[in-house]
Amino acid sequence: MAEIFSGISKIKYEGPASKNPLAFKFYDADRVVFGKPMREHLPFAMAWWHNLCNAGKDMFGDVTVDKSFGATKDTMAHAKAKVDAGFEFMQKVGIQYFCFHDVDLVPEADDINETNARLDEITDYMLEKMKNTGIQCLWGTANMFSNPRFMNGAGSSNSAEVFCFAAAQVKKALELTVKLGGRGYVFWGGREGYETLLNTDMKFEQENIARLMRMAVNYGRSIGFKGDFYIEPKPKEPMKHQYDYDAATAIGFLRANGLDKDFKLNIEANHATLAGHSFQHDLRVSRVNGMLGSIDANQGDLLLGWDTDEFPFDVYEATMCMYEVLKSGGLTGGFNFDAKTRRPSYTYDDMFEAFILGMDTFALGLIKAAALIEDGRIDEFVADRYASYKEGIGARIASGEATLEECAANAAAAKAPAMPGSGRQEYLESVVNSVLFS
Ligand code: XLS
Ligand code: NI
Ligand code: NI
Repeated sequence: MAEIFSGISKIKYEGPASKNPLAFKFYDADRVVFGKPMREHLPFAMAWWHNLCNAGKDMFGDVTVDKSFGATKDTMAHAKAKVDAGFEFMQKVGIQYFCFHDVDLVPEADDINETNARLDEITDYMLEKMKNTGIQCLWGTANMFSNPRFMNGAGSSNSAEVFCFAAAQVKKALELTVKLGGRGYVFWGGREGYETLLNTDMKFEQENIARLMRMAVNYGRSIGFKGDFYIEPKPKEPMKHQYDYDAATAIGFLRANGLDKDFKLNIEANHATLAGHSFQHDLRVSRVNGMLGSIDANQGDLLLGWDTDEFPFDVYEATMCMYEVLKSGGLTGGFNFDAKTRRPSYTYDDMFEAFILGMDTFALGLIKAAALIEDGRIDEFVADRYASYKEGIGARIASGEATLEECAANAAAAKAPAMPGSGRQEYLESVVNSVLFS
């Protein structure tokens, strides 16, 4: 088989001083940080849809990148060429995992039975490559938002027939995920939301989404899927409002519907910021609720109001992400680059340089987060800040023993509370800077 990315060899670590655009400056797979090699802290994944399918088309203009990989588009030959390209790419960049939607893999036929036959054929081919390379599947999912039948949602569609098509796609995508040994299965509710409340039965739609998820859990477990299911929250786009708005909303939904034992969250940086939170906020909400499962590692642009899916370069944000991940004891999932090169970055070199940027950014984030934790000043400050709950009335409040009357009596005896202690935000921010830039 001919090399697709000819002229590009395996990307190596050359260190921070390197000026070679096709080398890692910070990602050194074997370097031990915080007790483990970087490759174990950072199970990176390639998103099939962005890296192998997206060719730069936007609302105002056509494709800029040639992603035919030498085949005629939208044929099975093209589907196979994408597999060839994908595996060559992952091997060269040193990525261990991939993520996919059903329709990323093959062209969708008019008849779902034909689509499923194509999926069987392509996953046989992928399995072969996986055996030869050791590359694995991080997670699979079904695309239940692109096809016009999903215009009103999938689980939340007003049409029971459309619901059944969604169920059929989930069933197949779960079978494929199991076949490929995927660690997880994602629900991103692309159109699970509404354009207007005037035509929407919100309660019924949300109950139906939960029913679809329950069916998926039952079926998945029955065919041997042992991994985590994930909800990937996003507040809007393509719908005006999406039900899985943010981490807190998704956790509430999972708990209310008894799905929280089988599901965790897949937090995407750009979705968190679209919800008006920081990336770290949604990671923290997930972590403190024991629900941090996987990450879609990308970056938005705060000056733009949509999901720009950029490769991450913000080291501060990556550091805060890795701080949450380390505190969480790692991920059961991984770091999926749900990211695309900018439209004018249309060469094969750009594809590699984008992954190098993302991997280096997270490697730096890991190094700096470990340094922040080892430095200890932040954790120490936070522990001290709540010291009043360690003894006396505070300890009784924290243990749940204190009553309202007891607290009121305490206040009456004190007459007026002492100042609660400075938050020292500026000091803490300067600690972060000194750790980041030392
Ligand atoms: C879109 C989502 C999507 C999911 C997978 O905004 O990020 O790519 O990750 O369906
Ligand atoms: Ni995503
Ligand atoms: Ni996204």
